[in-house]
Amino acid sequence: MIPLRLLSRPVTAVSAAPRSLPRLVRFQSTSSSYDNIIVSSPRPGVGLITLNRPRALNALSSALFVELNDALKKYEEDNDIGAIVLTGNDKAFAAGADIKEMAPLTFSEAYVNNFIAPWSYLTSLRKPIISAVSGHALGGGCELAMMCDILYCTKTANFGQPEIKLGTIPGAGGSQRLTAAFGKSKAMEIILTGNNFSGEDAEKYGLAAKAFDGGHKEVLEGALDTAEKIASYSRVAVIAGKEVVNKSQDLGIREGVEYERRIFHSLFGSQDQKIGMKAFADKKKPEWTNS
Ligand code: DAK
Repeated sequence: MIPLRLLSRPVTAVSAAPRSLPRLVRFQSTSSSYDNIIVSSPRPGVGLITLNRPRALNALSSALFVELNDALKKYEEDNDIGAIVLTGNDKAFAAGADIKEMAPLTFSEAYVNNFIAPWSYLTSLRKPIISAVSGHALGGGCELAMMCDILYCTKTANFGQPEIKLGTIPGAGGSQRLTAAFGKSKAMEIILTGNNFSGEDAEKYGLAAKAFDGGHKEVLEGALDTAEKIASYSRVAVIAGKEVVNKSQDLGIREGVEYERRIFHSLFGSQDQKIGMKAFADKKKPEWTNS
């Protein structure tokens, strides 16, 4: 396995590349020890994971998940990485769990081998992760995009939970996360009809933070810009910010506000709070220590 830090080295042509070229093209590493994903670090502090089963529209197989979780774990442990972007290609973010892998499974095989248990690893990350969605994000693909902390998409992205058409229902949080964003009536309609919805609607209903004009290149650039910005801040504050926002999903408003205040108080114990506030007073750029 090639350490991610090695993959993050820019190619030699970087400084010579004209400013107008997308940064992705200039920095992206081509080497990878994975079969189903590509990892690279196209911007300072940013880890990029590209789902890479284009012939199967990035259907989420067990093998893909083993690799995805391995890459996520490495980025989570890499001190040089402050934010992660997860993407697919122009045609598909992911068209769902791999139906061909699932179809022949028996109950005992699924149960004994704990089939698709690794799906929830992503939600245990402490570093922020942004999904950049273009093309299809269906079933498990829609659920994977929604598990990320920030969802960006193209206006024409094709979201949906078509499991009802396969004689089943969403199994990786789709019914819960869609309902939280869309409200009960709209989520019920989507899940019980299997009707798809656009990236434009995802933004309108608050599922996506932003829907971009254009295609994969545009949404990915937008996600990388945001990830780079987040990675430029104190890791301590970023992790704390993610933690308190996520708590709002579990706690009532009063407990949530109290929880936020405790975490806010605790940040006075960090060096970066001192550095950030002193830099403001001195009119300087803070040099974060991430401690
Ligand atoms: N699985 C496997 N292969 C897939 C696939 C999928 N989900 N989606 C597409 N492919 C494959 C196609 O079979 C085809 O392969 P070949 O025939 O060329 O070998 C290739 O990708 C290109 O697809 P199409 O020829 O169909 O392309 P089109 O442009 O005509 O159509 C489409 C695109 C996205 C409309 C269509 O491919 C489609 O309807 N795909 C299936 C979408 C779907 O139903 N997704 C939901 C799957 S169920 C859980 C966690 C997660 C889940 C459950 C539990 N737990 C943690 C408990 C998730 C379940 C699901 O996601």
